Amino acid sequence: MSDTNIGNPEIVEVETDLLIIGGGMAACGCAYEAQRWAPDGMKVIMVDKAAVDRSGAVAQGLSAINTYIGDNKQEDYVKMVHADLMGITRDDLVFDVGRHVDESVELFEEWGLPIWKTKETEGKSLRDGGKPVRSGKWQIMINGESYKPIVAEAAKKAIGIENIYERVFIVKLLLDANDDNRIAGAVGFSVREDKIFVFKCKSALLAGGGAVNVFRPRSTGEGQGRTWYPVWNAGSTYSMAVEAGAEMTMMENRFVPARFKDGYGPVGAWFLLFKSKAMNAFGEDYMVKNKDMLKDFAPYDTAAVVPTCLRNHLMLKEMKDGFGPIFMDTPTAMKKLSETMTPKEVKHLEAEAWEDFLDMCIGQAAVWAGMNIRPEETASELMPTEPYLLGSHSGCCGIWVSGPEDVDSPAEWKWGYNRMTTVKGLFTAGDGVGASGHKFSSGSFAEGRIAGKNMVRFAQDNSSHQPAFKADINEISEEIYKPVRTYLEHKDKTTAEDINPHYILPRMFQMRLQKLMDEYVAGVSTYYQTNKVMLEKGLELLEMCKEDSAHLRAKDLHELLRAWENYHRVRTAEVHLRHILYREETRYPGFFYRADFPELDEENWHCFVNSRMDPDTGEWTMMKKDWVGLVDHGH
Ligand code: SFD
Ligand code: AMP
Repeated sequence: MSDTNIGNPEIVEVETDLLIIGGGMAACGCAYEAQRWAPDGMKVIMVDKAAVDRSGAVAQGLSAINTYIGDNKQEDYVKMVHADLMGITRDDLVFDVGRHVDESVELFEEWGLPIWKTKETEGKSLRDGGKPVRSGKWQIMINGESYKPIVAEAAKKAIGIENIYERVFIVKLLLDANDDNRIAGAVGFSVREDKIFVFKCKSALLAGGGAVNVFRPRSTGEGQGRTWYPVWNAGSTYSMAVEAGAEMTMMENRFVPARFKDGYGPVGAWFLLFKSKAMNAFGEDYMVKNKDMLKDFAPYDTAAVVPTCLRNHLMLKEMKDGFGPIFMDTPTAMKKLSETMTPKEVKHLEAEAWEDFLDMCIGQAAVWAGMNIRPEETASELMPTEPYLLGSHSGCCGIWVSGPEDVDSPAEWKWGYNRMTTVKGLFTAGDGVGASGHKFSSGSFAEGRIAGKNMVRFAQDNSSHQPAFKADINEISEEIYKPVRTYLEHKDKTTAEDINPHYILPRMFQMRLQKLMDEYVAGVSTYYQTNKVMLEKGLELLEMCKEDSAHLRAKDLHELLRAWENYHRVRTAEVHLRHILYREETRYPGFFYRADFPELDEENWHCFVNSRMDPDTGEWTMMKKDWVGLVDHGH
C-alpha cells in the first residue's frame, strides 16, 4: 500500500466483565475499586487512547487537590457547589462525592503523593492527624508533578498491566442485540498498529474526560495546540453517550476559566494561597468596582464565594468597556507575603510561585521565562479562555445518572445502580457525570470508585446475561477505517495531496468546526454572546460539518485518530448548541449570554435541562426536569 502501510486491520476481539473506557482519574479510581469488590474470575479491562501514566487532565501533574473536605461540613460542600453552579446541581451526587473523597486523598498520600502539612504537624500523614496546608476552604497544596503516575500505578497494580490496553481509541459504544437500551461493548482502533479492537462486556464505564478544542482557541500560530484542559479530552464521553441513546443533562453548561494569558496557567493558587488581586489596566479591582452587577443574579450574588461565572462577568465588563488588559497583581501579593518573612523564606516563596506552574502547567512557566516575567516584579495578564465542556471542574455538563440509594432523594434520581446512566450497564464518572461539578481530581477518582463498586454489583446481578452485538462488526470496522480508504482512493488525483476535492483533512475540519462554534455559539469573538438566530444558523452549519465528516481523510493512524476525535467534537458541539438553544435565559453570565434572554429566570428555568437522541432515528427530545434541594440553600 503505497505511502501508508495501514488499511487491512486485524480485528481483535476481547471479552471482559467490566470495561473501563479512559485511563484518567475517574477510570483509575474505577479500576482500583472494582478490583477490590470483584469476585475471583471477574475480568476488568481498561482502555486508554494514550498512556495511562501521563494521560488526561492530570498528565502534567497538579499543584493542589481542590476537593478535600477535612474539617468542613459535608453540607457546606453541597451548598458551595450548588451556589457556584448557579443553583442547578444534584445534591445527592455532590454529597456522595463529598462523603467519600477524603479517603481517596489519604490513599494518594499512602501511595507516595507529597501533601503539604502545617508547621505544627509536619511529617505526619493525613491519616495520622497531619493537617494539610489549605490554599482555600476546600483546596489543599501538594507537590504534584508525579500525581498521575502515582495514581496510574495503583490502577495498574489493581487490575494487572496485561488488562490495560493503551493507545487504543474507542470510537463507538455497542448496544445489545436483545435489549437495545443495554450496553454490550465498545469498538476502537490502535493508534500504533493496524488493528481494530472489539470489546464485549457486561458493564462499561465511559470516562473519557470532557471536551477541548471544540471552540476556536485563543492560542494561534506558534502557540496553537496549547489549551488549558487536556487535548486528550475530545468530547468522546459526551458523543458516545449521545449516540448510545443515554440521557444527557445540563449540556448547555460550559467552563470559561480565567487563566494567565497565553500559557493558560491556573489562577487558584494565586488568588487563594498568595492572596493576589486581579485588576483592570488602571489598577482598579473590578470585583469591587462592579460589585453592583452581582445583584442582577440574585440569589447567587450573596454566595460565600462569588460564583466563578459571575467573577468572569465582572471581569468581562472591564474588557468590553476598553479597560483591559486585566492583570494579576503578583508583585503586590508577593511583597505583602514577604513582609514578615526571612530572606530564605522569601526565596522559597519565589520558588513556589514558579513551582505552581512547573507542577501542572509547564507552558506557563515557559511563557514567563520567554517574556522575562519575574512574578515578584511584573504583573501578568489574565484572560478568559475559549469555552471547555466538562463536568468535574467548575462546570457541570454531562450524562444523567442514577444516584446513591441511601440518600433521601426523589425516586427519579435513583432508578438504578449508583452512577449508572439511562443505558443499562453503562456507567460514568468524573467529567462524564452531569449536574455536579467541583469534584476535581480527587472527587473524579472517588466517583470512579463509586462507579466501579456498583459495576461489579451490576455484573454479579446479571451474571447469566450473555451480551451480543446489535451492530454488524464488519460494517463498523469498515466505517472506522473509512477515512483511510478515502485517502488511498483519492490521494493521487491531485499533485498536492493535502488539497483534494475528494476529502477533507482532520485539521481543516477542526478549524471549520471551531470557527462556527466561535462565531455562532458564544465563543470568544462575540464575547460569549449568542441568540436564537445565531444558534439556528450555527446548527445549520454544524449539520453540514456532520455531513462532511463522511469525507474525512486519514493518511496514517495519527490522522485516523484526529478524524474520529473531530467527529466526537462535532457531536458534542451539537448537543451543547441544542441545550443552549433550549434554555431561554442567561444562567451563566461570564460563561455565555443569551442576548435575547439576558436575565436569570428562576421562575421558569430553575430546572435541569435533559436531552436524548434516539440512536435509531437521530431524533432529539429536549426536556425540563424538576430541581429539588436536599439541603437548605436558602431559596
Ligand atoms: O489548577 C479516551 N484539575 C484540577 N484538579 C485538582 O484537584 N486540582 C487542581 O489544581 C486542578 N487544576 C487543573 C485541573 C486540570 C488541568 C488540565 C489543569 C489544572 C491544567 C481538574 C482535574 O484534573 C480533572 O477534574 C480530572 O482529572 C477529571 O477526571 P476524568 O477522569 O473525568 O478525566 P481525565 O483525567 O482527563 O481522563 C480522561 C481519560 O480518557 C482518555 N480518553 N480513552 C479511550 N478512548 C477515547 N475515545 C478516549 N477519550 C479520552 C484520556 O486519554 C484520559 O486517560 S486547576 O486548574 O484547578
Ligand atoms: P483554578 O486555578 O481557577 O482552576 O481554581 C482552583 C480552585 O480555586 C478551584 O476550587 C476554584 O474554584 C478556586 N478559585 C479560583 N479562583 C478563585 C477566586 N478568585 N476566589 C475563590 N476561589 C477561587
